[in-house]
Amino acid sequence: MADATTRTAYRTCPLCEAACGLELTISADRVVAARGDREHVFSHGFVCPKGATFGTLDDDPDRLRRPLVRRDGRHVEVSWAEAFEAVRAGLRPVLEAHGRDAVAVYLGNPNVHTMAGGLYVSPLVRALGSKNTFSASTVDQMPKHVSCGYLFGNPLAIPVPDLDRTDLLLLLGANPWESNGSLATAADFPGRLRAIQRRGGRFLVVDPRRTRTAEHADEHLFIRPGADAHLLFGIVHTLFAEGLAEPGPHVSGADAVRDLARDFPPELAAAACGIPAERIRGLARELAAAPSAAVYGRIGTCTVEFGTLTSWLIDVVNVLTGNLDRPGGVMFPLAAHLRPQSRPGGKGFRTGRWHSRVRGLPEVKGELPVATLADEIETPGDGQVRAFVTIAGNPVLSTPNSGRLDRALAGLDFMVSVDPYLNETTRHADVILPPSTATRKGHYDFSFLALAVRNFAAYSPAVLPADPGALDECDILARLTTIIDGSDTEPAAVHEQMLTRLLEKAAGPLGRDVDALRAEVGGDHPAERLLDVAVRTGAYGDLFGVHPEGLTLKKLVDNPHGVDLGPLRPRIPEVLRTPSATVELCPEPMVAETARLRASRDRRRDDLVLIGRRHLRSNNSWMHNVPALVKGRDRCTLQVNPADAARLGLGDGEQAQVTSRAGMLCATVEVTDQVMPGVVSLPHGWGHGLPGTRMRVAAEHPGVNSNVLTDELTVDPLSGNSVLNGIPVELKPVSASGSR
Ligand SMILES: Nc1nc2c(c(=O)[nH]1)N[C@H]1C(S)=C(S)[C@@H](COP(=O)(O)OP(=O)(O)OC[C@H]3O[C@@H](n4cnc5c(=O)[nH]c(N)nc54)[C@H](O)[C@@H]3O)O[C@H]1N2
Ligand SMILES: Nc1nc2c(c(=O)[nH]1)N[C@H]1C(S)=C(S)[C@@H](COP(=O)(O)OP(=O)(O)OC[C@H]3O[C@@H](n4cnc5c(=O)[nH]c(N)nc54)[C@H](O)[C@@H]3O)O[C@H]1N2
Ligand code: SF4
Ligand SMILES: [Mo]
Repeated sequence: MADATTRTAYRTCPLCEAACGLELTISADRVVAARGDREHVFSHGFVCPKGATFGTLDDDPDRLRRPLVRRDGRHVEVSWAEAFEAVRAGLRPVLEAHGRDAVAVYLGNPNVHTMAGGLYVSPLVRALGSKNTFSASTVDQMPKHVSCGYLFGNPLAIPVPDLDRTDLLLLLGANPWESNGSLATAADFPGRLRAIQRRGGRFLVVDPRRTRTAEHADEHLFIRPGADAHLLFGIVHTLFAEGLAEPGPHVSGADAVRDLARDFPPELAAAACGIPAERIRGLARELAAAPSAAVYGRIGTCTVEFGTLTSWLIDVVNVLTGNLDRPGGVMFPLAAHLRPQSRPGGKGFRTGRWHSRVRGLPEVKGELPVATLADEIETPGDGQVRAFVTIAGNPVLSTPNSGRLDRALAGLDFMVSVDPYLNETTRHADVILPPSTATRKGHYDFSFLALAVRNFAAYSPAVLPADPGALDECDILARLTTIIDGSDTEPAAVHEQMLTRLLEKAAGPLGRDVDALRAEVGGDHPAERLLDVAVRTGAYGDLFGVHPEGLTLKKLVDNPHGVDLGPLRPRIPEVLRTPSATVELCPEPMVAETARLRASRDRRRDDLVLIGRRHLRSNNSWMHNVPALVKGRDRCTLQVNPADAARLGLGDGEQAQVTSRAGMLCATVEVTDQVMPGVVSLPHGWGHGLPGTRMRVAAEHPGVNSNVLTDELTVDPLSGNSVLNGIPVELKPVSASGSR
């Protein structure tokens, strides 16, 4: 296959948070193979089945290459000029007649995996200025932002488990063997877990399902969904009761936490979570005694009723066992595009700067809970949402009570989507603007380098030349911004403004003049120029010549396998932005939530609750069109414990009708003791093949949409995050349900 036109290129995989280096074989302007880059400083050759399909994604015949506009109910290809004219004609009248809040925006997950998302989404959202800003964060990690916001004063200061040095890792509600990790960027997460065991350490998993991670763990503990806060309070109680709590310097409020934990003796915690009291005590003792230990939680601790409280308790345990900010504990990464503060302390964190119109839910980090998006579209009155912008999102499959949202979207006056597929969400759009493929854009991980378990930096320039008829995603977002702000100019004006703003910030501290700096900025693309400034003025930067050895864009380009910046280093107190410049361990909102948790102990327990799951060959909703990722047996099954199956008369392979407050669906039963009794599991991201979509492979493997069952009416009150795990459901065999 190798011929004169065959070459090798290196680039970061943008498909999940692990940020692996890929080695691509390129022939005649196509990626013909993708494998792990063995020389990569962080991933050392690791690749997963998704990364290996990197080229296939580019070649997907269903991928949109030109904009679509809906005419007479059908989506047809148009020129970029026509498409933007249609956006102008659709958005401007709504803005002018009804104001900014009448236009909602939803930002989906891949925005954290593109440079356009990292750089050009904020100017767009700022130009729009709508209270109705939503994102996938409120079906994901918002509770962690809120708990870190209160604890450390900065919602983006999220400590990650120091995987490569820890002696004991406790994982709650995370399955990195399949997900490759989240809020902890760790290429080859499984390999790093095995390494803990090889050096004599242990890792323990708490999960209602015996996941692949649990199978490899030193111990797996089943837990009742939604009950992790009880377990963690039981641990905190024990740490204080047995004199094991050693919060260390720069921590305030530990005594108040001790008082809160008094009401959670392990016996009561055990009754609520299902883990024996003696094991809860044991966990506390082991975490306190280990030379280093880290507690890490993910989706199963965030997308639950007490998501923020649970996320907070995880770091409370890390603090009380002396493991915050120390090697082998949980630590704060320092990414190359960011600068440490000169002095600790700051204004702290707060939420509720505005509230949603219909349900009065508080703003968090500039957005409202996506669980209330349908309310805002459906409910008439001043401020009703009439137009909608989606960027890299598929909320019709990914958000709670998505059946209701699907119906609501059909009633909008206007909708525009920036997306490469005509899928369950974008089928409602009047205009679809497809970005160019990943091979044709540069890549730098603004989000994940700030969450990496080892400091490193990598930049990958585009590996293929731009496709002549395509538009770069940065340009698409910049053009949308100028339609929204009414200036109606070309993207170049936005690029220029953004660069100037960055240079103005840099010039003062450097004692340099903006134009002089501008002349030194490197990069062939607007995003590259912004990155050059950020990296050069960042933590390891050359400060425009002050440290000639420092990082620049050019240095990153010259090092295609990445630049290693060493193991994580302690950052407290510098990283703290609380008014007291301490870790504020007992924020007021947690006190009220603790009272609510205490009261919830007496609640009747539901017989059966639904949780989700992820599979290695999936990526939320959007990679089911890649044949290699959907082949083999049906993965969208409802896992049911044998005891429940027998009780309910459900056989393996049979259809079950699943009903919740929000909706109903029928799913194929898989009887397995991987799920604990009383718990059933259905993956999310399925439910393809709806009329008007154009994803042929996905339509042949449709599965069912689990978010038809999740309930938009219950959210984690502090973060507004959706509750996607622990949903009360009823099950019955389809045959017995008859035709009702
Ligand atoms: N029940 C349940 N629901 C869940 C979850 C769960 O665990 N259980 N998980 C939640 C989580 S963690 C998340 S992050 C959300 C995800 O929620 P969403 O972000 O809404 O959904 P995705 O499936 O990631 O859809 C991504 C969209 O981006 C498009 N896309 C892909 N690449 C690009 C690109 O480069 N540019 C642009 N503009 N678009 C692109 C895809 O075509 C697709 O339409 O789902 C959540 N929903
Ligand atoms: N292959 C693959 N990888 C992915 C994705 C994907 O869709 N597919 N999505 C990416 C995204 S957007 C994200 S956010 C990450 C998510 O990364 P992870 O959080 O690691 O992934 P999940 O598989 O959702 O793991 C959540 C676990 O929580 C468990 N759980 C459910 N409820 C509870 C509970 O109440 N308590 C406890 N202790 N556990 C509970 C579930 O059984 C599940 O095993 O994965 C990313 N990587
Ligand atoms: S683990 Fe994530 S980053 Fe690594 S190859 Fe797979 S999808 Fe890509
Ligand atoms: Mo996510």
